[in-house]
Formats: sequence, C-alpha cells, structure tokens
Amino acid sequence: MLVRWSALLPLVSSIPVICGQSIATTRYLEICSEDFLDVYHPTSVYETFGDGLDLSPSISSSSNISQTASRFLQSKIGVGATSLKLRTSFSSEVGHHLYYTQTHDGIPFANAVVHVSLTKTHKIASFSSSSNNFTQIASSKPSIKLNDVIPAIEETLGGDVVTDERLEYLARENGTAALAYVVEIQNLAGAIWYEAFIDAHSGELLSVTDFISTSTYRALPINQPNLTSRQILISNPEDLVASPLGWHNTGSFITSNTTGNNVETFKWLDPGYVYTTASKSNITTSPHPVAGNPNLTFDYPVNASLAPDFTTPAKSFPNLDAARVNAFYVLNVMHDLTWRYGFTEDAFNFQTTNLGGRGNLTKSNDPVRVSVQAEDVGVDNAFFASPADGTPGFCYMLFWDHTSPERDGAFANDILAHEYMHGVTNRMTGGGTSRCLQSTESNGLGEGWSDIMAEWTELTAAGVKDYVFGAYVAGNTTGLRSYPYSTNATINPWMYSDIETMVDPHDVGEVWANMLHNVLAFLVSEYGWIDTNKAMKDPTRREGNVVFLHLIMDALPLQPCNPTFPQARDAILQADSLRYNGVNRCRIWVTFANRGLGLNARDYINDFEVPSDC
Ligand SMILES: *[C@@H]1O[C@H](CO)[C@@H](O)[C@H](O)[C@H]1NC(C)=O
Ligand SMILES: *[C@@H]1O[C@H](CO)[C@@H](O)[C@H](O)[C@H]1NC(C)=O
Ligand SMILES: *[C@@H]1O[C@H](CO)[C@@H](O)[C@H](O)[C@H]1NC(C)=O
Ligand SMILES: *[C@@H]1O[C@H](CO)[C@@H](O)[C@H](O)[C@H]1NC(C)=O
Ligand SMILES: *[C@@H]1O[C@H](CO)[C@@H](O)[C@H](O)[C@H]1NC(C)=O
Ligand SMILES: *[C@@H]1O[C@H](CO)[C@@H](O)[C@H](O)[C@H]1NC(C)=O
Ligand SMILES: *[C@@H]1O[C@H](CO)[C@@H](O)[C@H](O)[C@H]1NC(C)=O
Ligand SMILES: *[C@@H]1O[C@H](CO)[C@@H](O)[C@H](O)[C@H]1NC(C)=O
Ligand SMILES: *[C@@H]1O[C@H](CO)[C@@H](O)[C@H](O)[C@H]1NC(C)=O
Ligand SMILES: *[C@@H]1O[C@H](CO)[C@@H](O)[C@H](O)[C@H]1NC(C)=O
Ligand SMILES: *[C@@H]1O[C@H](CO)[C@@H](O)[C@H](O)[C@H]1NC(C)=O
Ligand SMILES: [Ca+2]
Ligand SMILES: [Zn+2]
Repeated sequence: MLVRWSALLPLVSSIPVICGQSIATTRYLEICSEDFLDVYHPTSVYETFGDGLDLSPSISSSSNISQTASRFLQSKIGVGATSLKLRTSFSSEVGHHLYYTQTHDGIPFANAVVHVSLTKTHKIASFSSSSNNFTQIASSKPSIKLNDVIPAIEETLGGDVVTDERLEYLARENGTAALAYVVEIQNLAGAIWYEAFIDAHSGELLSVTDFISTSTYRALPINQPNLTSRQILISNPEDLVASPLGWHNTGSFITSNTTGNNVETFKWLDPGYVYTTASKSNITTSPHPVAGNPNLTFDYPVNASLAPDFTTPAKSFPNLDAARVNAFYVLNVMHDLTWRYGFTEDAFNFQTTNLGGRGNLTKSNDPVRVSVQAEDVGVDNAFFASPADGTPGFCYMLFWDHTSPERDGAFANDILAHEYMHGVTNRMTGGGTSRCLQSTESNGLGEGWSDIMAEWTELTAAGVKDYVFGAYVAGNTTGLRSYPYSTNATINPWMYSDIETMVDPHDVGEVWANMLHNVLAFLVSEYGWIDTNKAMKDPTRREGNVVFLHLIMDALPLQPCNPTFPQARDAILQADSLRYNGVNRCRIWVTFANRGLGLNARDYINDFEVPSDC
C-alpha cells in the first residue's frame, strides 16, 4: 500500500551537521540550503581470485551454488556468517553472483553487504564484505512512532513520504548499529527522491540514499553527430532478442504511443501528472501491431530554429513529439544494448514485464519513465533517479540555455546514454538495491561509466580519438567536462591522486572515465573496431569495442558495494580473467598504472607499478 503524507505541520528545526573525511566512505549531500548530512558508507574488504579459488573438495563438491557460497563464507568470516541471509542471486555469462544481508533479530542491515561471485565451474571468483562485529546494537523494538517525526523529516528533505515504514539497522562509523525507520521521500518537481533513515529511538535523521544522479555539467567540447545528421527515419530498430515483443508491447497491453515495456516518454506538465504522447492522428498503426512486426511510424521532423516556450503556462510545445520520439528511441536502444551485455531481467533491469521466463526472481513493473522538455524542473541539466529493482526509474531531460535558440537535451544522444547508464550501474552493483554507488568515490565511478558509455555509442571507424562529452548542449567544442578524454596526458592530465580532494562526483567521474577511455583505446588498437549498430546486437564478436563493453558490464556485479577505484579496477581484471582467461590482464594493468592506479595504489597515492610478470 502506498501512503502519502503531506507536510501539514510547521517547520521543525534542522538536522545536525557532521562532516566526514574520506570520499571512499562518505558523501556530502546538500539536503536543503544550509544543512549537510554526512552519510556513512562502510568500506568493503574485497578479494578477487583470477581463475577462481578452488575450495577444498568438501566445500566445492556441491553442485548447489548457494551451499558452496555459504560454506565459503563460513570459512572466510566465521561466526558472522550465521547472521547472513541470502537476499538475491543471479547468473551471468561469466558466473554466479550471490548477495547477502547481515541481520540482527531478523532485521536486515542497510549498509552491511556481503557478496560472493562464483565461476561457472563453482570456484570462488570474488568476495566482498562490509559486514561488521558491532560493539553495540540498538534494541530492535522502536521507542518512537514514525508518524511523530514525519513532518520534521519531510520539511528537512523537501518532499513527501511516499512509502510505508519499515525497519533496518544502520552501521555507524564508530562500530555501533542504529535501528532506523526507512522511508522514501519524493518531490519529483524538485528532482528530489531520497530514501531516509530515521533513528527509531531518537527520531534523528541518520542517513539518506540519494536516488537521483544529477548531471551538473561544466562546459565541454562536442564531437557527436548534430541534430540534423541524427534525424533520419530508422525502421525496426528494436532488438527482438532483448525486447521479444518489440518496444510497444508489455505482454499485457500494446501501445501506439511512446509508452512501452522498457521506456515511457512523455512531457510532465505542472501541476499534475499529465502524459501527452505523440499525437495519435500522426501515428500510423498497422491493424495488427504484433510482436516482431510493429508497423508504427513516428515521423516528426525537428525544426531546430524553434525556441522552447518558457512562459507559464506554456502555450506551445515546439518539437515536443520529436523530443519524445528521440528519447524513446535512444533509451530503448540503450535497454536492448545493455541487455545484450548483461543488464537482463535477472540482473535487475528496467522493464514493465520480465518476458520470456527470464528474471523469475527479480522484480518487474519498473520501466524507465522519461519526462522531456521538463522546463519546470530547471535548465542546463538532466536527472536520473534509480530506485531499487521493482520501482520505475525516472529521468528528466531539460533544455540547455547556452545557445540561441535553446537546445533540448532530448536531442543529445550522449546525455541520454549517460543517464540510462546511471540506471545500469546502480542496479548492477550490489544486487539491485541501488544503494551501492553512494559514497562520493563510487558515485564518481558511476559518472565515469556514464560518460564512457556515451563515448562507446559514438565510436567511429577512425578509432578511439579524443572524446568530448556534451558539446551539443554546451553549444561549444569544449563540452561539459574539464578536458577531452584522451590517451595523451598533455590533453587530459587527470591522475588517480587527483580525486582525493574532489567533492563533486562529476569531477571524480572525469578521472575514472579517462582511465576507461585509455582501456578502450588499447582494446580497439589491439582488436579493431566494429560499427556500433553491429556491436550492439552481436556481443559474440571479438573487436575491441565489444571486448571493452563486456569487461565494463561483467565487472559491475563482481564488485563490492560502494567500490573504490582500486576495487573497480580489480573487478575489471577479474572480468577479463573470467571471460577472456586474462589475456588482457597486463595491458589493463599498464593502462591503469599510467594514470597512477598501479599495483600499490591506495589512499589516493599514485603508484605506477604493474605485477612483476607484466
Ligand atoms: C541448496 O542449498 C540450500 C541451502 O542449503 C537449500 O536451501 C536449497 O534447497 C538447495 N537447493 C537445491 C536446488 O538443492
Ligand atoms: C567477527 O568476529 C569473529 C569472531 O571473533 C571473527 O572471526 C570475524 O572475522 C569478525 N568479523 C569481522 C567482519 O570483523
Ligand atoms: C556512535 O556514533 C553515534 C553517532 O555519531 C552516536 O550517537 C553514539 O553515541 C556513538 N556511540 C558510541 C558508543 O560511541
Ligand atoms: C562551453 O560551454 C560550457 C557550457 O555553457 C561553458 O561552461 C564553457 O565555458 C564553454 N567553453 C568554452 C571554451 O567556451
Ligand atoms: C551536422 O552533421 C552533418 C552530417 O554529419 C554534417 O555534414 C554537418 O556539417 C553538421 N553540421 C554542423 C553545424 O555541425
Ligand atoms: C499509451 O497507449 C496505451 C495503449 O493504448 C494506453 O493504455 C496508454 O494510456 C497510453 N499512454 C498515454 C500516456 O497516453
Ligand atoms: C500531424 O502532422 C501534420 C504534419 O506533420 C501537422 O500539420 C498536424 O498538425 C499534425 N496533427 C496533429 C493532431 O498534431
Ligand atoms: C507499414 O508501413 C509501411 C512503411 O511505413 C507502409 O508502406 C505499409 O503500408 C504499412 N503497412 C500496413 C499494413 O499498415
Ligand atoms: C522553422 O521555424 C522557423 C521559425 O519559426 C520558421 O521560420 C521556419 O519556416 C520553420 N521551418 C519549417 C521547415 O517549418
Ligand atoms: C524461470 O522459470 C521457467 C519456468 O519455470 C524456467 O524454465 C526457467 O529456467 C526459469 N529461469 C530462470 C532464470 O530461473
Ligand atoms: C599530446 O598533446 C600535445 C598537446 O596537444 C601534443 O603537443 C603532443 O604531440 C601530443 N602527444 C602525442 C604523443 O600525441
Ligand atoms: Ca526490474
Ligand atoms: Zn551523471
């Protein structure tokens, strides 16, 4: 049952401010104008095992995956393993991934995550744990009522509580565990969507999960196809392996608008939820729009010289149909492409219906909802809210006012690809909770994966050249980042150590994206390149861009909750071991080491060493 409370009571005093030290374990969130809540994310121990750790026969002989994993955990973390509960698991092309939650009195811990990945032959591939022995655990019986503190929390976080209460434990930095009410708080017009943890004994706001990835861009150069070159009529772009019923069929209903199983695009007009879909009179629908033969035509040419109407209420909506259709097309392509590379129903993806007997254990009813031309929300940005598996993703594409007329983010394919990738990385790290890219460092990794996904979709036959993200919306050739992504350290000087003092995840993301750009450049120089349209539908190919995307996607479920840079690097190396027997290991090491993320890199101190056999 969904409960909606409004903030009826007057403003209540603000939340205490705590400031943390390390970007690996904390994140500053600007919750309202002057309050900062410092959110603690425990670090994980993380181990990878290359070809796989062969357990003693008594442990690994079992063909039962969960038995093998829990025997391993018993031997690894001993007595603590008994309070671990298997939360979810799935199998990918490279192995089996199991995610556990620590519990106390039957109540789960929100931020104590344990994970084990097995190879296909049931050896141990990787292990991570942020589980703890607590010095003190709060009573599992709440001493206050949630209703008594809701008005204050809604006021502080600037939204309405939209979920029923539930209880979870929260590990604190000093080794204690607090009992917390966990609720979601939304104000979609303000791009606010938090999961709040409220102490069930003191009423204090303890922590928040921020489901929104904003893209607050600095200016950068552009090298993507412009709007004119992009608007071509594309027939039947859907991939019927990834989307067996096409893009307009959820299995229970068929649409002739921009609503479908993976993506829904619309314009949200104040003051309520109003969908206005591509006007039906302009849609040609086959009398039998069945799976495999959708005869839908969405033909809305853009007039790029038309400016958006910013009056309230707006009287006209120039290019709205074109915007909805482009966003629908690009995000469905992203669904299909990432599905092919592992972001399937089993891996907690975004779909209304989990089709074809896949995803039996994971949740459905969670397409990505996209509001285009959302001028009420602001300008010069885009947002993607990635809640847990089973709740729809929500994306805003805004106008950008750096040019005249203003440009529409819904025509910037790089921004759309970036936003969708936020959903992919949030869901695939840590088993679908969307709680595992929350520290500044791991949130920054998320920004990096998103930028590099945009680059990946735009690769051309010319090979991996310097890449500028966001040039179209910035209206200049510098784009939205500090430097182009480049293998040349004069053009992009970012090193691992640079992240230590960064507080904006987008800055951290630039450092990671540039490292990944270098890995991509190496793989394409080694194995060549294949057109994106082929790479996206045939992941069995061996070209460099295909290999690269496998390594990126395979690594996500292998890594710990709130990964650090060294851990994310190790997960990529582990992915190479599992999928390609480690043939790229040394070159991957060399590439990361060139940017300071060598063998002994830790605590933001550069290291240029590679393993002795490399
Ligand atoms: C595997 O082992 C677990 C835990 O011991 C058990 O609950 C489950 O039923 C087993 N599954 C199969 C398929 O045997
Ligand atoms: C918890 O304590 C047990 C027993 O003292 C120990 O074996 C285990 O390693 C500890 N676990 C952690 C995560 O510290
Ligand atoms: C642990 O930290 C919390 C929050 O900072 C504090 O309220 C609590 O008193 C501390 N407990 C101990 C035993 O230090
Ligand atoms: C490019 O545009 C961005 C966004 O407006 C701006 O921040 C940046 O300074 C511009 N770069 C140049 C070189 O003009
Ligand atoms: C737009 O793209 C087309 C095709 O790629 C190209 O010919 C044209 O010069 C571009 N226009 C601008 C303004 O960049
Ligand atoms: C899209 O089409 C479906 C099927 O006709 C319909 O149920 C749904 O309401 C439409 N969506 C919108 C937002 O109009
Ligand atoms: C349909 O498209 C035509 C030409 O593109 C346009 O003149 C007409 O106004 C559109 N109809 C509706 C209902 O939007
Ligand atoms: C399907 O679309 C094609 C191309 O737009 C058109 O030529 C054809 O008449 C349509 N078929 C039906 C049955 O509507
Ligand atoms: C595009 O919009 C401009 C400005 O309103 C107008 O002058 C021009 O005729 C339009 N072009 C087309 C092809 O409709
Ligand atoms: C889902 O269930 C179907 C039917 O019971 C079964 O054939 C299929 O193997 C299951 N898939 C997964 C991924 O468990
Ligand atoms: C790196 O970039 C600098 C500055 O553009 C240039 O002078 C230099 O030749 C480049 N080095 C390589 C190896 O391309
Ligand atoms: Ca799902
Ligand atoms: Zn982003």
